[in-house]
Amino acid sequence: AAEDGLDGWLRYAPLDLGHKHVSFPTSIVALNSSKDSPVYTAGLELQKGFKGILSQNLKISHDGRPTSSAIIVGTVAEYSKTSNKPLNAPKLKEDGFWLSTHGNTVTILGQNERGALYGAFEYLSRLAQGDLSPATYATSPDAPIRWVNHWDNLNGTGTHGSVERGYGGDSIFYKDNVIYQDLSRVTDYARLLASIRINGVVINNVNADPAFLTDKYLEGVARIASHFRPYGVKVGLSLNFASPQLIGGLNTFDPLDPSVVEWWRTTTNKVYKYVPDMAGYLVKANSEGQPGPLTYNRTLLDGANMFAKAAKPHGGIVMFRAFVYDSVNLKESDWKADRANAAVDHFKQFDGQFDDNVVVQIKYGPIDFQVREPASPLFANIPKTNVAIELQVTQEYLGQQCHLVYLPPLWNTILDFDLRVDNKKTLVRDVLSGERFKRNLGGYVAVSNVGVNSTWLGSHLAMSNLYAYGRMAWEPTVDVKATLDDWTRLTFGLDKSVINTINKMSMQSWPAYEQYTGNLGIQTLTDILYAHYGPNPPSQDDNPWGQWTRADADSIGMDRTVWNGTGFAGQYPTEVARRYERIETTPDDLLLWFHHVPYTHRLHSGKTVIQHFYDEHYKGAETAHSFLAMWKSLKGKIDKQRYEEVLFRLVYQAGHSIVWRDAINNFYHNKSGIADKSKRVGNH
Ligand code: GCW
Repeated sequence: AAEDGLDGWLRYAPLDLGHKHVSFPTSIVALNSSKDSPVYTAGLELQKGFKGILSQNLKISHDGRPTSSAIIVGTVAEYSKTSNKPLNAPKLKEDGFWLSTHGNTVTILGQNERGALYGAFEYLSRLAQGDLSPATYATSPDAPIRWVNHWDNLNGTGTHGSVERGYGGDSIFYKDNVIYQDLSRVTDYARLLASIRINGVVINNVNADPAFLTDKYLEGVARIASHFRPYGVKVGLSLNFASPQLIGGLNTFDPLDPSVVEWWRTTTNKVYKYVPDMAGYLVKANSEGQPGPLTYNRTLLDGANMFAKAAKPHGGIVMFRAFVYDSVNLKESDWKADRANAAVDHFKQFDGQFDDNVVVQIKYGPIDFQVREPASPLFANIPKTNVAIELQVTQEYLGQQCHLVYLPPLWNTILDFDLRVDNKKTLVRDVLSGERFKRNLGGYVAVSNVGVNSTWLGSHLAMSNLYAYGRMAWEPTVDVKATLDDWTRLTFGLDKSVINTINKMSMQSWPAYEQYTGNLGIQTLTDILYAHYGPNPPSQDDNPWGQWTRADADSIGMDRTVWNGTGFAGQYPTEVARRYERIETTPDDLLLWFHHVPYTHRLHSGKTVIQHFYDEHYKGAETAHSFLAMWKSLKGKIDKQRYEEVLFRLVYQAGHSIVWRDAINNFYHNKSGIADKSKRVGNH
């Protein structure tokens, strides 16, 4: 049923044409396509869309004789073979497409087959949103890498269960150490991904099980790939660095040992026999207990290039994660110790030495998917290296899909950030597209972690994040409010009050979550030790995880200045470093990220830090409560099932926002002994 959420934003609900007389195409021509080609898929999808949206049954032909009153879909190359009409389309980049829709004549041409499928989805999205106006335009992606990562485990028994940091049920790929025979959910997922132009998916946890590289599982990986292939989504695998020892029978995994190099070469050849079009590898090394080259006093560079050389002959790429830090020996008693420094410390020295098929995958902030972080300075420090950003659709620190948090505005603060390399405009998104430093490879990755729950992410509204992620990876300047409205129309229909209400709630949701979970750049004050859920401000400190607040009776914040602190501010190019070095020029929302100040310190707003804490937590919780009334105003305008399911989550969020508010306010009230001017805190 459409109401259970399985179709996501691809519901193709019937469109009410009212009194409009519109002529639509009456057939589909999918140019020269074999069964597992995305062009073939495009034909089927168009057929499905017309049936749902317009109740019309269109026939599909593949003979390539374009007629009028048809939708023609194919690649530019195929089209020019069959048509004598010259095409006035601008040049397309890889995966780009050209769409021309004029009543009953529709032409959809991709630079490649994948692009043609993207164009078909675009056309259907216009129809489904009731946009019947004629249009002709071309669009190409900002960056070639637009992937999702999955932290799925073969067995559900790991510390974090079947999907690490997954909140939408168990894995859609595996159960009890077996890859599903019935992979229909994978097809459904591939369809959603293709519609938002995602072209790669890494199907196993970065805390990687080496078993994926054995024949027993590669057979299943190949089956998974065959479900993604018709949708133009390539599969990649996360690697365990110690595999040569764990499953290869070697007594070492030293990346410079010839037997290890040879093992990876032959293993990679084998992997590509199973999946000839594999996207590549993803590697988490020497981080949070994972093995890596440092074990043998080799470098991260040695490790990355070893995989790169094995994958290169097959056209594979290696996504090497910059999330490398010491989570054991970091001591808070050392004023200069700082986990935020780790990525630049580890990677800057190797700039220019990575093989050309290596991409360094960088989390958006220097710590770990927090509610507010400055952009990772690594984006500014390795101009001769391919880079991709790692975002998180799964809301690990951000409410785990029990809280509504629309993330694109957060992502924008990073993508639009100007790093000022060499005192020149250096937006993070222009680094990712390759434009700023003239790189051919780079882009976007999001940890998506969908599960078997019919809503995919565990909550209907959370799907706007996945949708918008794809749209932003294609075009990072896209308007996040308008994108949200597209999603709402496709998901819930065209009722204006539904669209406006969901927009209002969503746009307020990230600021509200920041207000009640940790503002002024102190990060999400959640339980750091296990669940990453619910308030637990003291858990941030006195452990080696390095997400410290350094809160004591008088003061709070991490001094990351060069003159007196950890020196992190100095990892940015001069102009930005200078801004963060001084309290006066640091924006309030990052004050405690960069500075250690008394609770009585006055912000730019004129309020003290502690009063700001008290007030913001109340404001945030109030906003969360206001979502309830807003949602209730939609009763009857949304099907009962989704209305009730969303309501259930929002009631929970409203209550939990009070738990957050009081836990944090009481904690700092007790610590500081400073009264709340409005006499709310500590007065119970
Ligand atoms: O945020 C942390 C998560 C871990 C995760 C790690 C990473 C996959 O809590 O669960 O491990 O980041 O990104 O590697």
